[in-house]
Amino acid sequence: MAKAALITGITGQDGAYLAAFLLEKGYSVHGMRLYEATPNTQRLETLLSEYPEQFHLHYGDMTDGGMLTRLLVQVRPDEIYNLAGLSHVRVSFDLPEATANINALGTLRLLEAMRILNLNARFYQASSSEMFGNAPAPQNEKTPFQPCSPYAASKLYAYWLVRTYRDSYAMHASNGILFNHESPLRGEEFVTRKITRAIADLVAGRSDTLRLGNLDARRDWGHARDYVEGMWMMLQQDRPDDYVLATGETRAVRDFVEAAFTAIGMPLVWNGAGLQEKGLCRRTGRTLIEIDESLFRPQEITCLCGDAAKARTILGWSPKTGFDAMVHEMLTSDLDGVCANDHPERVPDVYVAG
Ligand code: G4F
Repeated sequence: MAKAALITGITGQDGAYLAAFLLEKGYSVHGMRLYEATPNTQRLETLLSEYPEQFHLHYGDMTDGGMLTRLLVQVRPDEIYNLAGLSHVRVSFDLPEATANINALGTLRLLEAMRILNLNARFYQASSSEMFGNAPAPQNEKTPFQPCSPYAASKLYAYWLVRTYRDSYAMHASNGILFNHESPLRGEEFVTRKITRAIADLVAGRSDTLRLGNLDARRDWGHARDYVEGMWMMLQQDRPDDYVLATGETRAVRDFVEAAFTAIGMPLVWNGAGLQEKGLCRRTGRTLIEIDESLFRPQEITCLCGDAAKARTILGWSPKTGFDAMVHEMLTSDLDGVCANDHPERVPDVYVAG
């Protein structure tokens, strides 16, 4: 019989890629989504029409323990992927209590429901490299955590809960400590997609400048499609464990912006310093980037760079998509989405390095 998987947070980027991956493997996939007056299922529409028998959506909420219990009884999943959460680090400073309720207590409610029901499902927890904070890079499973946002603290609570339930109740529960992973399906409030979407708007003549925060923060950016495969691999192991997934390469936000503008044939030159710094088009001198103080966080993480040696050795996982190919895919998707209908003559060829 086909395995059943339950994915919380199905409407997000990772939910969409993971659902596609599992449906392709023949799983029956159940996704939990929040009730919203305007449905947020755009990323799933194609899958819903391609797999009408195999793919099911359920309303649910990580703050409602009774509902989570009923959903587990109804679905009886073999595998649970807990991807639901408030995932924007900057926003978690404004909504610290909601962040803890959803990310930390939500995971507790789900694990408790499994325990009460004696459900023999395998459990994946979306842990985050944000938990490392400013611990020295490269970070791996042995690096001491130093969370420095309400988001990171909430994720760390959930991380330890997974380990506690694994050790106390012999649950097959694993943490995937994922470094930043991006794609054309990334939310537009995260910096990479904000940049590629803004470039498409600039090309279409819909906006003039892109406002960004800390250009010097460094992140380890991989492609979400590769990372969801790693999630699945963790649950196929005989023994549950915790794994870092990362590319091992780190780049500054500034590098991402430069790569994206160069790829559409508008290389940048930087002028000024601090909040007065600007990114100008090297050819025309037009201001394309400005700095916005409100986009900085109360505490910044300077450098994330993961060491995924354990995942490589034990899971056989490694990222398949390189940085330039990822930027290319995101730009192409946004340029097609924004400009192709209105201004097909303006869509530039996107250059892929190396
Ligand atoms: O794209 P970001 O918002 O991602 P961040 O904060 O690294 O978090 C993402 O990755 C984590 C994994 O490490 C996940 F756990 C988390 O859920 C999320 O998916 O910001 C990346 C960097 C930051 O240093 C930020 O300060 O970009 C900097 N940045 C500069 N200007 C900006 C902007 N970030 C955003 N969102 N918007 C800006 O305008």
